[in-house]
Order: sequence, then C-alpha cells, then structure tokens
Amino acid sequence: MSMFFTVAAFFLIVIVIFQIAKATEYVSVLKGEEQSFKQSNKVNGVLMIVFLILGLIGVYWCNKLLYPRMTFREGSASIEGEQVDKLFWITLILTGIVFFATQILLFWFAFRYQYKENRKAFYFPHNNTMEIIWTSVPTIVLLIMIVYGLRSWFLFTGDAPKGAMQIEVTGHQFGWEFRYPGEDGVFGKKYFKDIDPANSNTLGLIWQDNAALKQKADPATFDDIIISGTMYLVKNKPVELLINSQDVIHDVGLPQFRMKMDAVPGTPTRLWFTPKYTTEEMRKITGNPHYTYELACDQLCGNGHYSMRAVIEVVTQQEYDVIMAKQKPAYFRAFPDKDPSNQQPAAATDSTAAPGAATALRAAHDTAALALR
Ligand SMILES: [Cu+2]
Repeated sequence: MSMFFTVAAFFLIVIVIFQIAKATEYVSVLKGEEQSFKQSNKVNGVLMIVFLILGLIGVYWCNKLLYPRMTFREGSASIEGEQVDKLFWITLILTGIVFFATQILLFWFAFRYQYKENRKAFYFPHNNTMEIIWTSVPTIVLLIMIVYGLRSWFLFTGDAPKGAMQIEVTGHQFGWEFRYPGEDGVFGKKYFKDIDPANSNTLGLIWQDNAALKQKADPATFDDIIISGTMYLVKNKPVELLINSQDVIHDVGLPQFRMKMDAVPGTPTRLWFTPKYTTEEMRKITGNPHYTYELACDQLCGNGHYSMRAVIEVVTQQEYDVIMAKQKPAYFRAFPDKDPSNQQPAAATDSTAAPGAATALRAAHDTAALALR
C-alpha cells in the first residue's frame, strides 16, 4: 500500500512541475521575452547556490547516517590488509579534495558569472601552460597511486613467507570446501573425474588406482582433511589460500581481512595474509558477542549466490591443534573399513583417538607406498 502512495505521489509531483513550467511559459509570453529571460537567469543563479548548499549538507548527512553501518570500521583484521586501508584513505582524501574544489567552483561560477547586460565573455581558446599542468598533475598523482596499489597486489599474490600454512579453497555452486594437507603437509593429487560427492570425495582426490584413467592412488591424499563451511586460521600465522572452482567463476571475498580473489575453474589462483585477531578478540573489540569473520562469494554465480558463505574462525595455535586433531581425514570417512581406529575398538576412546589415527595414517601410507612399488 505504501508503495502505491509513493508511486502516486511521484506522478503527482511530476504533473505539478509540468503545470508550473507551462504556466511560466505563458507568463513569459505575456511579459515579453527579454524581461522573462533576465528573470529566469537570476532565479537559476540563486538556485545553483541553493543546490550547492543542499548538496553538501546531503553529503554530510549521508556520511553521518551510513558511517556506523559501514562494514568493519574497526579496521583491517589482517596485517597486509592495513595497506589496503591506507590506499583506500589516500584515494578518498585525494578524490575528496578534487570533488569539493570542482563542485564548489562549478556552482559558484554559475551564480557569480551569470548573464549581465554590459559584460562580455572573455574569449580564451588555448593555453599551453594550463594544458600541461592539468595533464601532468593528475598523471603523476594517479601513477603514484597505481604503483603503490600494484606493490600491495604483488605482495598479497606473491610468495607467502616461509612457515605459512596452506589451505586449499574450492568453490562450487553453492558452497566452499577447505582442504588441509594433513600430517604430511602435502596436498594429495586430485582429478576432476574422481569427484564423487556421494562417496565423500567432494574434491576428486585420487584415492584408488584406476586403470581406465591411467592413474595410481596418491598416498599423500590419505591424510588430507576436508572441511566444508568453516575455515580455521591461526592468529599471527600467515596463511596461503590456494583457490579453485569446480563449475563457474566464484570469488573468495574476505571483507574483514581486506582481501579478495577470483576462484576460476581450471586456473588456480592464490592469495596470502596474516590474521591479526582471533574471533574471540574481535568480539571484545567490537562489543558484539556474535561477531564472525566470513568468506562471502563476491562474484554473482547463480541463483544460490546469496547463500554462498562460509564462516572463518581465527584461533590460537593451541586451539587449532586441538581442532585439527579431532578431524578425520576424508579418506577414512569414505572408507571406514580402512580406518584403523575402527578396527581396534579398544583404542577408539576420545583420549586416544588422535594418536591412534596418526599411527593408522602412517600404516596407510606404508601400505600405499608398497602398493605403488
Ligand atoms: Cu559463488
């Protein structure tokens, strides 16, 4: 109903404006062209100043209203993201100065130099000095910003520092899978024809020999851990994301860390950064007990795009080790009979599950290595 009234009000206003314009036209005919021309010039000049003042008030009001709702005023949650923030502020200040200078001059000139009977416009066809100044100054400023931006870009997308943890991020319609290399620190090989979600092989890890595909099982896959929906990061530990997509182009959007990178099918991309605060610390900083870091798909990728979100939990190293020890490698989820913790019921209690799994993994590796020989 309110929608109907809004539309109706809009049309009524248009009709009123149209009628006023028509009436003014008839008045000018009665008064004579010359007289009405001078008058409308004056009115327009004053309106320009009114528009300038109202416009600037609007800019201020809009900023005041929306600033508290802005995403993540508390600043970058990653060390490298601070550079993005810095770049953003420099851009905002530079364009802000240009915006205010040009807008104020534009409207002021329209008012100040409106038509006067005995004033003639000064003919000013060309000036080399001015041309050089207004070409070179923006060129130099933009060049500095581009170089600064590129330096940051090459940092995030370049080699991660030694000791960085690696996580493989795979996007698909509509969700995210995170793979951790497991105990051996190596991501096992995968092949798209091995993708079989019904049998827990969401990423197509090469678990078994396949004569038709001419491939042998890769033992490095046996301890790989796949977690969907949540990514665990460690505070102050650089993390390198190895990014993939299984269908269309997605985008790993990390607004709190000031990072994003496309997930392109067939072309792995990467990105690294260092989280600064744990999720718990961020909850205290923001005063929001429900604060969560998120990974949101930043590329319109289909009708479920809106729901393509994952949660990121930044924890301490100790907490991370506990979380990871509880995870079962994807291989054992697909083949429970190969999981030694299932074969030895005595060792399957909670406290001994982790070391049991480690031994089992080593055994699985040895068997696989033998099988390959
Ligand atoms: Cu997507």
